[in-house]
Amino acid sequence: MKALVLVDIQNDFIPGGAIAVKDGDAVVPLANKLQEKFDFIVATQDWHPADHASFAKNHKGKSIGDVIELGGLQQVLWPAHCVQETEGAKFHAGLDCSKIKKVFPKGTDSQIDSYSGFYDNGHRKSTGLAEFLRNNKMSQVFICGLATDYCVKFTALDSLTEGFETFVVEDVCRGVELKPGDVENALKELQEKGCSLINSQTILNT
Ligand code: VGL
Ligand code: ZN
Repeated sequence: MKALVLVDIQNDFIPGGAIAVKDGDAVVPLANKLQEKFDFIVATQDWHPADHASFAKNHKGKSIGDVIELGGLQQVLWPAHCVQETEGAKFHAGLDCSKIKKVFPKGTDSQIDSYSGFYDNGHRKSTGLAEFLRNNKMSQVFICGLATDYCVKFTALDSLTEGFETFVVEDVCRGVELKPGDVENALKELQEKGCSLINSQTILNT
């Protein structure tokens, strides 16, 4: 059985938001359309406390884009974003949330980031997403949302290692591209690791 995972379709990743993903709002109507083809839909939600260690402003003398060491892991520093209970953390107002069975918050521990919807970046804690999918007999996982080169990428990588047949719906994703080529490299790495890239039209036509 197939599940659709909507990754971080939140105001802060949409133009005008804290980490504005170029053309990020373009995924909203496509994600809504795609949902018509799925009976099992979940969403991830970046959900940080205000003192989160991934925010540049929480490190004296550091700037956005700097890389620090955090709990033994490399951590990119971001603008403050998706702070719990703020407007920026809300799902885009145009996103149809009526069929979402469960929302998986991530990045809730101030001392570790979580790009994947399955685990934090150190693979220390599970969000429960893998168990939820397995308990509901899901074997295929289709992933779309924001951002291709961060949360979509790491969600797809964990989906593969959790043993799900994994598809990234390429046209229903947009990337941050801190460096030019990040999106292309992310998609290439995913394919090399066994992830399929698929177009929404292919799904809508079947
Ligand atoms: C994301 C950077 C920081 C994402 C989340 O959703 O791709 N990127 N937090
Ligand atoms: Zn974040």
